[in-house]
Amino acid sequence: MNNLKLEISDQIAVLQIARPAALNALNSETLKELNECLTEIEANDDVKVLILTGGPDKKDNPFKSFVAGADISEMVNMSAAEARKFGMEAAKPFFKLMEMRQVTIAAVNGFALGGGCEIAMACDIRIASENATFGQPEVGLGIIPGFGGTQRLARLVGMGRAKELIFTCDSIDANEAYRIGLVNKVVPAEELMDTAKKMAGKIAKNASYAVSIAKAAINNGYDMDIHNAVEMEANLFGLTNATHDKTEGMTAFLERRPEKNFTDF
Ligand code: CO8
Repeated sequence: MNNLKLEISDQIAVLQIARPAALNALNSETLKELNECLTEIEANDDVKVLILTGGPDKKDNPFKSFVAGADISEMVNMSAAEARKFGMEAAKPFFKLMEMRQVTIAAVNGFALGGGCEIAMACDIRIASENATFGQPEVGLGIIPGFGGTQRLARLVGMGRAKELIFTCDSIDANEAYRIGLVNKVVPAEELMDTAKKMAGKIAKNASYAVSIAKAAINNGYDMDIHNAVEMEANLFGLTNATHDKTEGMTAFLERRPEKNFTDF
């Protein structure tokens, strides 16, 4: 992989988007690698949580940029058909982050602009360093957010705030992102990865199959009417009752046993 760095330990994968020369901007090669890498991670039973973050810039500053957007130098000469294809190809890894059985956490360590904000939004959870900056500057470039931003931003922060951010191209800092519900947590930059790993560790200790089913229930029910959504939830709840982990989790509780041997995934 030319543009990604992957480390796996203690059931947690840390995936860095690493294009230091372009503040980790997403070009088609990076998106292709991302799609392949996420496919491999999803198949890996030993990975329970994925943390996505940005690599250091060319001066080795780890808190400069998460992802500074899609690669403008690649997009500048794209035809309408090429740009559409670029968007459809990008949708594959973005949907993987959203739908893969592992929980995905974006550890946002600097600029999260355009496609950078959009890829963070495709993750399940966002933790930002205090110096992180969020924004959708696309209409200032004559395009629109095309990696799901017009859809995911409105779903996360509401239509009014999404429209304001997208129409004005305003950048917001981490605390404002927290205030409007775009990020789950803001921490000092030096504590970002430890905080993300601590949260990942907490998630990984729970019954991973149940976590993955809960993720699917939340995702699938979000756009359904409440009656169908609750019925879908009941079906998935039923399914979790057929697992070893259910027997183990409940037996451990009844035996007052703190250690649980969860094995399903
Ligand atoms: N694309 C390509 N190169 C970039 C990008 C980018 N998005 N962002 C930064 N770079 C490059 C710069 O060109 C520069 O390269 P070089 O050193 O060779 O000149 C290097 O990274 C460092 O950047 P700066 O010198 O500009 O660093 P600064 O600290 O001065 O500024 C900023 C940092 C503010 C982040 C600035 O780089 C910037 O404004 N970047 C662009 C941000 C932006 O507009 N992002 C949105 C892009 S559009 C988008 O994401 C669309 C997504 C949907 C696409 C859908 C397709 C279907």
